[in-house]
Amino acid sequence: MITLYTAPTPNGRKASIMLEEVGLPYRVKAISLANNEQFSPEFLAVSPNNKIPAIVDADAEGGPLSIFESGAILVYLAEKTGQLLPASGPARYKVLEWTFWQVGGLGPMLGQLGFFAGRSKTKPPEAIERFTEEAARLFGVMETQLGKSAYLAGDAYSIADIASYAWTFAASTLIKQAAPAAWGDNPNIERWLKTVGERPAVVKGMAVPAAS
Ligand SMILES: N[C@@H](CCC(=O)N[C@@H](CS)C(=O)NCC(=O)O)C(=O)O
Repeated sequence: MITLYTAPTPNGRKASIMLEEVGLPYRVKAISLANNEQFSPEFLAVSPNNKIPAIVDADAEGGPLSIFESGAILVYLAEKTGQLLPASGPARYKVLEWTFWQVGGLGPMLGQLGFFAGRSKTKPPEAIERFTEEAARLFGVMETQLGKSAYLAGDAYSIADIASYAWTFAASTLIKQAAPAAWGDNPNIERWLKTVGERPAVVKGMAVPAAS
């Protein structure tokens, strides 16, 4: 059985969507970020960077295995089940390329924009401008890519789409309100958001952890 340590955030939902997609049984351990549970010794033993998501696979080859970082979790679950990441060849690297694009670019930039334009007490204009421009640039890249293919890494749905879905959904709703210039006109992204968002596993994964 897999234990998923998560919270109701876009990074957490990458892992829950993936677990729903591949059909592995899992139990959820909700971590309250508001109560600083990410700094508890039990959680740090699993995720030393004090961030969700993290998993522990009690049935991993060679014994229980803990994994933190959403990208590593996506790759691990894909390889464990043989789903949503080609095992070899160019298609594998296209999926990894767009997965790392999200983990190293879209996620952190939207996270910073969400903070400075939303939760920050001082809302520094230079920071808001910088992250708004970067978000708009990244959505431009994504819009162009989704104009060429149905999904981010080509014609097949993959972990690259799972990585980007929850953050892009957040950008199309909450972040768009806080920083409208970050979003722009993105018909291909809107089409992709609808297609991906209608998948039963995505609907279920977006509702994890259940509201308490
Ligand atoms: N690079 C990490 C980012 C994870 C992350 O930023 N998690 C946030 C919630 S979305 C978190 O746990 N924050 C708690 C903290 O910073 O103390 C990943 O992709 O897994």
